[in-house]
Order: sequence, then structure tokens, then C-alpha cells
Amino acid sequence: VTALDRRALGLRLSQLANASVNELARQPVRPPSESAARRVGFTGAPGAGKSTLLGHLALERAARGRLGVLAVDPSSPRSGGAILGDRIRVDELAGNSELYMRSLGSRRTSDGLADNLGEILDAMDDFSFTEVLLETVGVGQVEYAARVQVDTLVLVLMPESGDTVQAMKAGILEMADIFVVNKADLAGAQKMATDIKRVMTLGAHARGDWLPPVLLASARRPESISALSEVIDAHQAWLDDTGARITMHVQRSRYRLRRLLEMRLAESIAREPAAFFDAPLAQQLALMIEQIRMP
Ligand SMILES: Nc1nc2c(ncn2[C@@H]2O[C@H](COP(=O)(O)OP(=O)(O)OP(=O)(O)O)[C@@H](O)[C@H]2O)c(=O)[nH]1
Ligand SMILES: [Mg+2]
Repeated sequence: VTALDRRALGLRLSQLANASVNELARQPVRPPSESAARRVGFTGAPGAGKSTLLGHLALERAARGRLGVLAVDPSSPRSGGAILGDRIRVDELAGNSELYMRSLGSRRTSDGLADNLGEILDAMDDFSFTEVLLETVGVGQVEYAARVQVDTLVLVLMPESGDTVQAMKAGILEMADIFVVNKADLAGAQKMATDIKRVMTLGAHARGDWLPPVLLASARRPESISALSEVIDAHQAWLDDTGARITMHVQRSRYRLRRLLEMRLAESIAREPAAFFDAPLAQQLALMIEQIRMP
């Protein structure tokens, strides 16, 4: 593996964040790959402590190989768009030549970035990342895109915030692989965890299903970060053992095909309906339809 070309990667990600439908359609169709970066997503309400958690996890996991930390449009005025939480010493991470951190915005709304997230994460594979940690905020379109694009989705909740109810309403609860009741040094964390566990065990679970664990975590308790790191590994191992990773790749291909068609259709209707079947989209369709056939 050659040294990370930060300039080239930065340029590529900026291009993809603002890419047109045609530019997105020109990105290659990829078969499942053993060498693809493990993708771990973190979502939750503004201020839930996602960036702080990511920073600590990055410190813990950076030694394993090339690690990317991406944040989609962190727009909270409190954090000022910081990728790492305010308690992380950036210099601890900055010296690591195999660590890459970057926040992503798009010229559209932050929801617009949902269109490009798949291609952005694919680009990380081209730069030989071992793992990518992705932070998204809120419960918009980006959350649904993130669910499809990451292997492991961690939902970060704050105690006594009404986050559980909000997440339930938005359907995020069903999407999460791991629940983190964060800021567990604050009151109400244990009760919240118990409530979530109760909700989770209500649903029917087939043998061999992944039952999402509920963890308490706090930036002030290093052992809680290690525990989360281990659970992420356990979920990744489960994906490999059950073949779920392959199913996931098929779902991603389906999602990409649908998004490209929707975007292109909307564009064509707005301009010139006959242009819908122009290259390069049409050329890609045959390849992509092949890709979504289950092996
Ligand atoms: N008490 C307590 N505060 C925490 C903990 N982790 C983070 N915080 C604080 O919570 C605030 C928000 O932390 P961030 O990590 O920026 O939260 P975020 O979810 O990334 O926020 P946005 O990106 O703005 O949505 C900061 O002031 C942190 O210091 C924790 O474990 N306990
Ligand atoms: Mg943040």
C-alpha cells in the first residue's frame, strides 16, 4: 500500500460531494470486495456527543490501519462543525499519517449529500482505507442513505432528551445495529438503556438474527469506549459469518440504481424528457442490473 495522497483524496471527495447526476453515473460499478473499508456510521441528535465518541474511537482504532473519519455537514452552532469533540486532543491524532479526517458539505442542502454518500465511501476504497467512521446528524434523508451505505450503524442517544421517542417516530430505532446511551455520567442513562432494551426485545427475532446491544458510554469512562469498539467488531464479524455483507452490497447496488434513476428522471422532466436515455447513464444500467441479481 502506497502512502496516502491527501491532496488527491481531498479533491476527489470535494468533486463527489458536489457531483452532478452524470458525474455520479460515471463512477464505476463495483463488485463486493474483501479489501473494501469497513464502514461504521454514527447518527443521533445534534449535541449527542457523536464527534467526541468518534474521536475516542479513532484513537482506539487508528493503529489497525488506514482510518477515515468523515462527518456529513456537522452544522450545530455549538460544535461549530468540529469533526472531533471539544475534549479530544487533535494533536494526538494529527501526527498519524494513516488517519484522515474531513467534514463534507454539498452545495445543495446537507440532505443533498445523501445522493452522493455511496460514491464518496466507494472513493475511500480506492485510497485503501481499512475503516471509515462516518458521522451524520439528525433524522433527514441522510440517515436513510447512511443506513444503506454503512455496514454497522450506531445510534447515539442522550439521556433525558426525548431522543428515544424521536428516533422511534423517525423509524431510526429499527435501523440501528448498536445503541449507545451516551453521556452516561449524566442522570437518567440507565433508565433510558432499560427502556430501549424493552422496546427492542418486543419485536420477534429469528435465531441467528443480530439483536442490537444497548451500551452505556461516556467520554469520561475510557472502558466504555473500548466496550463499544468490541461490539462494533462483533457486529462486523457477524456480517461476515452470516453472509449479510453480501446482501448488503446488493442492497447498496439497488439503492444506487434507484437514486440515479430518480435524480436523472427529475432532471430530464425539468429539461428535456428525451435525454433520459442518454449516455453515460444508459450504459451503466445494463451493468448495474447485472449487479443487483442475488448470487
Ligand atoms: N457530560 C458529558 N458530556 C459530553 C460527553 N461527550 C460529549 N459531551 C459534550 O457534549 C457536547 C457535544 O459533543 P459533540 O461530540 O460535539 O456532539 P455531536 O453529537 O457531535 O454534536 P453535533 O455534531 O453538533 O451534532 C460537547 O460539549 C461535549 O463536551 C459525555 O460523555 N458526557
Ligand atoms: Mg459532531
